[in-house]
Amino acid sequence: MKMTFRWYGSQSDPIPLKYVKQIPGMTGLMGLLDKPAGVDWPEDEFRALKKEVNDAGLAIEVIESVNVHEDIKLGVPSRDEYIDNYISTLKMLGRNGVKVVIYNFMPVFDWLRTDLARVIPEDGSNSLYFDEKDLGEMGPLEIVKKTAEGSQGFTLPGWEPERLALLEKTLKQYEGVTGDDLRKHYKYFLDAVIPVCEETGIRMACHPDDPAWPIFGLPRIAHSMDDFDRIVKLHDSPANTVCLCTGSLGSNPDNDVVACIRHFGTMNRIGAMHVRNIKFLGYHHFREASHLSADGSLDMYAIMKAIYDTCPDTYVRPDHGRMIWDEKGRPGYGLYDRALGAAYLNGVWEAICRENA
Ligand SMILES: [Mn+2]
Repeated sequence: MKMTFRWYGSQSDPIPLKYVKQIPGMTGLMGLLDKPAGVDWPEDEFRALKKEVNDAGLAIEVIESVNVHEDIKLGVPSRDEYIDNYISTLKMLGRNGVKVVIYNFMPVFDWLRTDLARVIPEDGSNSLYFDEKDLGEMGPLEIVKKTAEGSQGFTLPGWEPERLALLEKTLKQYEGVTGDDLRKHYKYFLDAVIPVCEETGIRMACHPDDPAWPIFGLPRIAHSMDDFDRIVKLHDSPANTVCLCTGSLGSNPDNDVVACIRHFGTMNRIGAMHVRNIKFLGYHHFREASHLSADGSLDMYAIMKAIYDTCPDTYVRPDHGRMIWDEKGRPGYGLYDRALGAAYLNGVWEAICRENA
């Protein structure tokens, strides 16, 4: 298990790499170049990032994310140009030592929450929160506006301004697109990029829909074990893998997260893990919790044990954290609670390794 930390780059992330390195057991980043979807990433910029990260004593072998352009998901003719750019980016990343590229195939919306800073009454911290009831009469445009207002001035991943500007148009384009259509477009994309991954030694890792059910009537095809069984078979290759996010899949109590890890781990189809805990509050209603099992609804020991048993060499990162100790930062991506999460997961891991030595 290689413990890593999501980082947005020194222009956009207030957390210095030195602080990341000071978290015990931290080996590297899940990092990115801040580019709009569809752009071919310039090699000089990536090499500069890699040097900065390596100089801080950290690796950058996982990219999160290289976003997939909406035209690829919609399957319109302009997709080929964007796929060419994606392939060029993959080749460049492979040349520079990258092993895993995380992405998602969710239409329009990346993750969705109804409150980015819900105060947890027990201790005064706050965390990301979702209650389907709060969506009420709100349409997609209103919820996006509300999310942007709650983002403390940060650009949230998946909610980039250039993407939001096109929201209305994009939503219209998806009218009549079914799950089967989306899977067909997905296969077209995978058939183009996976052979390149096989040559360059990169594994593509698909992140689940978050939350793990359909929203706003949009087709969503990546939120259950069955969905991912279909995805890994769309183009059957060890390079076509899952970024198994326990909090995203786990937002739906119908998903057995531990069984999912064991299933795809045994198949050698887990490219990376996001490990976090959530607390169920009701139907389609949850908040994010600290990583400690007792604070939420997921069994973090069973999760780490499933990783140990089936994919012990994978990349892991603490996923979202709460905001604690009055930290100001990007919702879900503060330093303190993610550092606590990494330390806790490392402790669980050490105990499992000792018990099974
Ligand atoms: Mn995740």
